[in-house]
Amino acid sequence: MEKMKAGNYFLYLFCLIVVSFPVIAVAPPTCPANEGSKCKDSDSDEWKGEFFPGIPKIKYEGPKTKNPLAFKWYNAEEEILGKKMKDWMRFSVAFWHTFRGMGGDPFGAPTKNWPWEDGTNSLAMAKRRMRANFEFLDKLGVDLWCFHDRDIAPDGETLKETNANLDEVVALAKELQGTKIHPLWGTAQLFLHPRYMHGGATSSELGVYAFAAAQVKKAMEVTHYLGGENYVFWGGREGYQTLLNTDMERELDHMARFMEAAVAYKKKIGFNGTLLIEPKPQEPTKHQYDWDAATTANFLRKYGLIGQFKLNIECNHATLSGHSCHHDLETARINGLLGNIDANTGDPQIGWDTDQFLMDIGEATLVMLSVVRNGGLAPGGFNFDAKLRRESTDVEDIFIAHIAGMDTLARGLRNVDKLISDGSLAELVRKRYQSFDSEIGAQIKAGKADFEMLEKAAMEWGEPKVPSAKQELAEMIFQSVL
Ligand code: XLS
Ligand code: NI
Ligand code: NI
Repeated sequence: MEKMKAGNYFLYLFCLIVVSFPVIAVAPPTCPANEGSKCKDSDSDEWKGEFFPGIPKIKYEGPKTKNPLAFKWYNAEEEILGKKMKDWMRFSVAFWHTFRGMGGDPFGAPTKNWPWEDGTNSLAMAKRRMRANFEFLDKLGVDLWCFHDRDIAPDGETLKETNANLDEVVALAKELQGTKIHPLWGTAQLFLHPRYMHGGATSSELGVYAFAAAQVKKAMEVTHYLGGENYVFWGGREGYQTLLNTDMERELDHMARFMEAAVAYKKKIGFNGTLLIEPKPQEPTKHQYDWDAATTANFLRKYGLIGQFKLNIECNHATLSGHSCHHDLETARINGLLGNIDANTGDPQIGWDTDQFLMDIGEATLVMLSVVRNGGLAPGGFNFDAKLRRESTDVEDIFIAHIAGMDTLARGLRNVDKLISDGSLAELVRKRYQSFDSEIGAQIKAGKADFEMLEKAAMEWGEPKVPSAKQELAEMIFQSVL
């Protein structure tokens, strides 16, 4: 039992705190999946009154306001760089962090005590949470949300029963969505359950491969039914701790076949959304096929899947792979693969997927630079794959965190606008490469400059003069718009 508890705490390491088995004596109201009978069970999803009483609809009040429940930089209808802010951003709330994240970490018990939670993982509780989700979206003024199958509905005894639970919650979600709201993306949760310990599509066990396929099939169906714009694959367990007992080539092949089946099924059900792969290195497994944008792009290319998938770049995953978020966004963009952003950030000292709300204005400006260069993200957007810190325990903190996250990216967009109209950074870059604005430069671009031609030029020109890159000047200009 002690061992089991430690294992469960360890689960909190990962950015997902979903339907799990945290059996913690001192815990606030969370209750283990599949052990609902041991907990107080609500028999109704009815909730008297509002979930967030006293919290108004969040409005734009401008940078001078001291009101924490107002936007300072995000003004949805305002046009910047030829598009409304809301169309650049396409913000989305992640159901798992916001409504299933209870604040536990590898050493500490959950800390959140949301008044609507009754300590169960019952179907009634799932529906009540769904109502809370839609009140939250409405008050925040966000039209998009993201979910895993298992965080919105509890497991049943059998797959059939699990699917029926999902259908019941999804029917309610559909009703609550109305005409304005829909998922930015949906996904299947293929990592928490012990059956997925060797992966889903890369599991060495055929039964698990089939189970994963059944789960993805169903998750694609409900995403489609809810009007979702994208479907995400995140392969947290699709990696290897050691290659000694692993047939890597075979597993990659299985993964590719699985993805092909997903593409075929997407077509079969008429789902026109984009399929996305979300790169992440390690955590929990190392040697991942989707380590970063470049590795994932290569996977797609090798297996002929390149036109069928795009990437969902998560900033905290990019930094875990040793890149900046901007670097992985640019890698994805240049390869025509930038589909969506999981907007979060890590902690520079902690070094794991802490999934904090992105609050760094400089980082947000670089993120928005890539988004602007990409012409926006639609049908993708910014999913707040981010959670409150363990120490933030007031209901209003859920709002404050999202408002601050939205404002930071909005400020990033405003900064990009300033950077573009100022023009000096673009001028610096233009000048840096100006030696290529020549006849031979044009021939290089056209693929016509052979080595003999270049050798002749090198002989003629003599030792090249190499100018300064003006590194600090670039940083100075960048900072002037923050
Ligand atoms: C975990 C991932 C996860 C995906 C969806 O690290 O970020 O939250 O976004 O499964
Ligand atoms: Ni993550
Ligand atoms: Ni993510």
